[in-house]
Amino acid sequence: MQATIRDLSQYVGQEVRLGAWMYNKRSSGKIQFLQLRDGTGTIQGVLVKNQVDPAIWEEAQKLTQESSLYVWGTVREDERAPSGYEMDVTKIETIQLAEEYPIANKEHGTDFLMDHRHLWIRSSRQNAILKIRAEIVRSIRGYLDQNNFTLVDPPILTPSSAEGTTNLFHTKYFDEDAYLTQSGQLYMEAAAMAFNKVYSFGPTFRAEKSKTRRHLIEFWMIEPEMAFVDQEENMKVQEEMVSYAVQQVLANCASELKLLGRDTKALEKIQAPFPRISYDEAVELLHREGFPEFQWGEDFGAPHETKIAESFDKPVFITNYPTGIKAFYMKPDPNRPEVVLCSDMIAPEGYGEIIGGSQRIDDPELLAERFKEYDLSDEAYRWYLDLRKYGSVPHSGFGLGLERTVAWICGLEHVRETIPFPRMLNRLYP
Ligand code: NSS
Repeated sequence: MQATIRDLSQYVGQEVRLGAWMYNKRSSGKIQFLQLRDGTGTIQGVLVKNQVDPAIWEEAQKLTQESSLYVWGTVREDERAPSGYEMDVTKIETIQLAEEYPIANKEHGTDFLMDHRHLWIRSSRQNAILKIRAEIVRSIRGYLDQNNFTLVDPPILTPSSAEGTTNLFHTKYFDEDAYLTQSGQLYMEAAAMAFNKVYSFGPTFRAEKSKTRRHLIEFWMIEPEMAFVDQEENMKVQEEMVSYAVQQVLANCASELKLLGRDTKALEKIQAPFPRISYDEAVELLHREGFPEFQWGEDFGAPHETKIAESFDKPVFITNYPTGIKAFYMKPDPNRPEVVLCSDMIAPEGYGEIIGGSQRIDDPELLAERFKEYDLSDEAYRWYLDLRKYGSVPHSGFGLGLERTVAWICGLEHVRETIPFPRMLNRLYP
């Protein structure tokens, strides 16, 4: 019977075959303990010298770290084992004896580990992080699918920018200029007019020369867009979706969170509704709490966000930012046009902004004005302006940065561990 370590509990007392890699080995001379992993979990295989065929004993002795093998044995419950099970090995078939493995059980520097990312992802910690990433994706998709959002995939190669021109990746598209997408939003607005509630989930690219623990050059974004929905309703969807994802991770990734040493009490508190403070109130808070020189109209940096988030044990929405520091498409507050109907969701514990969202301008004249102010070419955006000519409606949406969300939920210092192969300022390899 071919089994995986994850479901060994179904095979107690039975002989099974596992395909596995050896990640560690101990021997007392009479007993060998093989630490095996198969990507679904880990288990200890036990060989007793005078109970197995001498050829098998010898084969096991030769196994090096990360050698691949088939191993046969009987599954036994064992309370002391971390997984609760052990395997009494009866037979081994080496698939490949691995060369000396570069990642040993000792401290390695970050650059070394990043250079060996293709191997590093086999380690239990990296494995746990990427499994939680997968669970976050699964739960967010689940939430949106259950709530009647249609998945629509925007293009990656685009003729123009969605979030400003300073950090665009340029490429040639035959004879034309093209850019890698920074956000699918503008296309998702078109999709919302066709399908009502939509979402996209894909890679986005920003040629940002920032070398911070929150910035990647290539990151994944979930971008819902909703027709006939205002900014208030937009925030409700965001807080529900994020609460659902956190609670799903708590329910389905307990062992991974434990391995990472994540404080799950902090995550249990993540239940909608989330607090909201206006940009104005946030500025007052900063003036009181260590940033007296902060000027109305400036954008918040990481230290400001961390200070604001400290007052809350849930994510907090900062709403109604000054028009001048936000994107061209955001709808001004009708009662106060110097601010826009928008919000950033700031994660607790200093993890910073995970969502940016807003109500979009639906008035064709105002949008045309904005195009002039921002020096955007009518030609490249003609199709976007069409959306305001043919049945324009109030609509809103948001973008959740997956990697920052993973960093927060896993409790990680840096986003580089939240994506299998990070693209950063100085890293395109492996
Ligand atoms: O620039 S955003 O704030 N907003 C947008 O792109 C909108 N067009 C989304 C929308 O309304 N459909 O980016 C959204 C989120 C932000 O809150 C971060 O969590 C994440 O995307 N983000 C990043 N993550 C990692 N690295 C970088 N460089 C990065 N930039 C944004």
